[in-house]
Amino acid sequence: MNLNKEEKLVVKRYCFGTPVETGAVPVKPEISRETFMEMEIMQDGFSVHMEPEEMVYGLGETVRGINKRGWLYESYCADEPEHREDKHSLYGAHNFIIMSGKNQTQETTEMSGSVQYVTGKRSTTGFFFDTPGRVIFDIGYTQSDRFTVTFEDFSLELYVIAGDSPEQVVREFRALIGRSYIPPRWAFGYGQCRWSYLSSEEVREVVKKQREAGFPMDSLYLDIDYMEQFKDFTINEKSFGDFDALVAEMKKEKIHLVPIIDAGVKIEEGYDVYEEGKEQGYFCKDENGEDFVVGVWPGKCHFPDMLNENARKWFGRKYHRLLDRGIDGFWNDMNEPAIFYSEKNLKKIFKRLEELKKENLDVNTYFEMTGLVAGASNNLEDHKSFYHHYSAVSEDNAVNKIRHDKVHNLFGYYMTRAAAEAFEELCPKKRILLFSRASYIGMHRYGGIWQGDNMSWWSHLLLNIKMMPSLNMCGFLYTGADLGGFGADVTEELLIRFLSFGIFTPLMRNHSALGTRRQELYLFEKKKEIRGILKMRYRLLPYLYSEFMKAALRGTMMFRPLGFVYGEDDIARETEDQLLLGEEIMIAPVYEQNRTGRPVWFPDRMQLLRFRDGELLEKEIFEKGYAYVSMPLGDICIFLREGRKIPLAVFEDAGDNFVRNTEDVDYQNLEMYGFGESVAAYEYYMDDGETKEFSLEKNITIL
Ligand code: MIG
Repeated sequence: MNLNKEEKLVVKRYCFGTPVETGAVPVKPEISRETFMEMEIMQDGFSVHMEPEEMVYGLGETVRGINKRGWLYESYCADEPEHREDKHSLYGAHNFIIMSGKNQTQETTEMSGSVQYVTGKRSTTGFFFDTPGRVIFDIGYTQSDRFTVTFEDFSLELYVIAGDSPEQVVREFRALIGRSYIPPRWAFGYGQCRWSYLSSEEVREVVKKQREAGFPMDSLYLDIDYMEQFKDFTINEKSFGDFDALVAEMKKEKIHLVPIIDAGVKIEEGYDVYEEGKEQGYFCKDENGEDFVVGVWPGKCHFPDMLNENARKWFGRKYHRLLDRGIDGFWNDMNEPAIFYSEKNLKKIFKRLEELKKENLDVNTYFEMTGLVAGASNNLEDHKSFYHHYSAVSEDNAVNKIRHDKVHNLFGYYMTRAAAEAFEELCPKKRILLFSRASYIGMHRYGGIWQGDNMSWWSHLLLNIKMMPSLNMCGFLYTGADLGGFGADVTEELLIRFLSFGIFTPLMRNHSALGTRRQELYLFEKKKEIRGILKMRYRLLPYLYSEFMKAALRGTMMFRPLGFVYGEDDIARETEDQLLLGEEIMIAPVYEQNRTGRPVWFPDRMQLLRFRDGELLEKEIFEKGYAYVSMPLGDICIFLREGRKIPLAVFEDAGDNFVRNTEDVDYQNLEMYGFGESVAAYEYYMDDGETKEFSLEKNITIL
């Protein structure tokens, strides 16, 4: 990490109670001998006053804004398909927050006697509350000027990082939690998904239509129906009987098939994963030591005990079945873990329903009845009814029995770690695409995340935008939302606006749910516009990949809120619908319907690069201040900061099939776009995109 000499940074580690190891911090600093002074210590947590101008950033995957003030958030990984603003948690638990105070105006008296103020520096403190159970963040919800964090179990490792700016604190935090996961370069291409493509034939057809429309693509995702009765690591022989041939065919087309893996293992005699897990004692147990039964996709299931090291190794090695068949990417789903019902609770529910059957249902009993059924899924009582054998990375390496709810936030993380560690063993040189739905800080070293079951709602496009920097702070760089929205019916306009933002996110995947309007791009009318947007993605790849890799290797953010860079500008600090991408550009996506443009805040002089059909249409300079910028559907507007330049790929063939995939891109002969009299050099990072030979020294060229 390159730190300026003047930058003073301190990471202090405190320990409260008897914390359960999470594995978030690979190398821990010594426990601080200083007394913890940064917050008041209460019976069940901490509390501190917030100044009116103080901003609170962080929490990764959550609802609401970039500045987290004014709401109550809960860290408890949730299968939450609605993402509404009244919710308190989503799929991840990312307990890192940054409190950024007011301008530190340092007075420096000069010889002449005049006083100079050094502005733009803000006293900033980062807090990482490292604990795997439920945590509540009350950020000005109960009392507008108080930040309060409480724990179900007041045991945690607390890391406090003090610095001069949010960016500096983030860098230090990221150094603490370790390098972010790096996917293969093809995973930056366009990916097509649907729940589900039901057969090899359908897969071929989607690819064919995508090609016919002249749309590039690098991956196609296989949702649960590729499996035989939703059994992990199996292939449905009826509908995907020619799986090997399909994979080979796709490989020729340079399309990667990415199957889904679910957390629950179907209970079925003769199914070897079930048989082995049962025999070896690798499943989560109930109070009596019996394998805990839950209902998920395949019906009755057991959960592999991802926290048990041996079970984890065993589960991870199962991925080799698909690796052996030519698969090189996976998405891990339902690993909060999501539970439809538990066998135990279901019995109770049916029993009560039998009783209710005999009654004249009134307001109480009627709602009790509907609540009983609705409350079967993701029921907290169930979380309290099963156990892990957590071979914790604890000092004495003891194997402890621990109740699920106390380590709930680690499940998806350790499932993903299972896969990543197996890949390391099975194919140590090769990068494998891997991302998860549930996560905890620490998992960012093993895989990316997608932002779960969003909806085809305009508000979710805005949420997608706002989540990017928050996730980056917490180490999650490889991420993106389901473009077009997962649930509900998309409109062409929403899809195009989603895409117009999605071309900037590392994971660019169009996905939609069973029963919703089909969302494949070629089904829509505005093919020319869509082609132009996709082309822009592939033209931007040298820049995006370079920015991603620098952020991963240096522990910086690819997406930053404006306020991180223009900290002295109050409007910039409050602007949450524009982002900085790398050091060079600002983006200002349209996220409302029937818009042909939007107001943009320019925190500084910038140059608009307007692209239409993938080609530069015009340039325009904007001075500091507000301006209305026209952004008709299909145009991609990039705002270049003064004194900066970016590289774009060039495509020789401007015809319909200009570029088919990430391998078609020429990463060497680039077109540079710069703005200003004196333009800083661009540090261009490029590597082979496949192996793990990442190196800043070797792979950076100054352009
Ligand atoms: O309960 O596998 O978030 O992407 O398509 C739904 C079916 C289960 C949830 C995932 C979604 C996926 C779906 N899964």
